[in-house]
Amino acid sequence: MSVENSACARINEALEQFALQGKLVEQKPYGNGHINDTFLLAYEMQDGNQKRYILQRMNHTIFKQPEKLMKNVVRVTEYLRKVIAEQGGDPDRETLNVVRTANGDAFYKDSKGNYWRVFLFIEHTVCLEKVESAKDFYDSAVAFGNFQKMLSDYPADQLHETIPNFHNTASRFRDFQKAVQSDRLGRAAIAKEEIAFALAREQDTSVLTNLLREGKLPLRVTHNDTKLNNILFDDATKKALCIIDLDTVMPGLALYDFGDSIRFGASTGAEDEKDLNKVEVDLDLFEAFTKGFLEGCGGSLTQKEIEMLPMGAKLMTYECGIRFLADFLDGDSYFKIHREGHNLDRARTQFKLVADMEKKWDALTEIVEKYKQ
Ligand code: ADP
Ligand code: GN1
Ligand code: MG
Repeated sequence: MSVENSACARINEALEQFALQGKLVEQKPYGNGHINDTFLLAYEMQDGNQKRYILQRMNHTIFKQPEKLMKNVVRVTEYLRKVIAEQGGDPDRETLNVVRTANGDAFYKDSKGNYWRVFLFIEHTVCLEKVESAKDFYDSAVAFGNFQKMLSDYPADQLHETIPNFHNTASRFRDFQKAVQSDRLGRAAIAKEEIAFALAREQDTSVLTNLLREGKLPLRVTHNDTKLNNILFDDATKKALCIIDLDTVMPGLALYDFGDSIRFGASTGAEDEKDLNKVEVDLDLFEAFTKGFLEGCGGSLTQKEIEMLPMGAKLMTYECGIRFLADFLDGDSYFKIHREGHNLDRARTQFKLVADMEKKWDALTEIVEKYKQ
């Protein structure tokens, strides 16, 4: 269990507040998220059936205002429920559903200051850590595009910015520079090459934010964390069913959602693969995602957005790379790690992908050109 003992002890305190029906028969750490502490709970009901839930201890070091974050999640999921129902879908399975405490609150703050929340567990689904087929990736693209489309009329000013400047790559770059300069743990020497790689690309970092400022790219309500394991696939139909991990749903660029999916899903290797020979951008997967995302967005992307898709992919990959590397230099306090040098390994795969995208730039542009209406 990755939570410190005090937090573990508070699970029971939290569970009492949620007053879930039945007898608790299983409680275990769950999933591979890098941010929150996630547990699966199973309750046995009187009729002998089980009802399962996801319990999360929210990371309140990263999300500094969990109350506001939960307001976002409640508002967005309630809105999505309506849209899904109007479209004839199943709101209990196609979006997250917040389970309230006995007092009617969307979360519980325990006596040690931990924030807990519960979601219905979405049954009969799989969560993929790696793309298994171009079709799955295409499906995920349609779903992420459609997610943006479903929220296109959502009043963005009602959303709290859960992490300010989340995808402001220029601001991420400044944080990265600070981490290099302070080199708190003397780790910069081990990462000399990676640091040089990142510093050499400073001028790319403001490309998208400049276009946004100049009014050439529209601000939308976006998910902002569109990696493949933030989507659940239906076991029976094998279709993308539900977009999860709504902590960073806030105003952003369509390119952030496109790019973040590509960096994780179009790679031939895992995010933390140590053998960089195994890591490159798969052009077929890039194409499958481009096609699906444009379809999912339902023709709503502007020509400029479409034109910038390869840049979205490159910048989101680069940005994630400098975030991993800064965290490595700062002492691994942000992303959960499971081995020494884990964040450095992650940064290396991201930079390998960036280099590969630069090499394949013409091919990426041609693919996007093919789907430009
Ligand atoms: P993190 O922010 O740490 O990534 P997530 O909200 O993405 O946390 O949850 C971690 C994992 O838990 C997901 O990748 C998924 O496997 C699983 N998960 C989360 N919510 C649900 C749910 N409602 N039903 C089924 N599985 C879920
Ligand atoms: C984190 O929460 P999770 O594991 O889905 C991170 C993303 C990174 C990703 C890298 C809130 O996503 O921004 O792209 O790790 N989420 C947050 O795998 O920082
Ligand atoms: Mg997640």
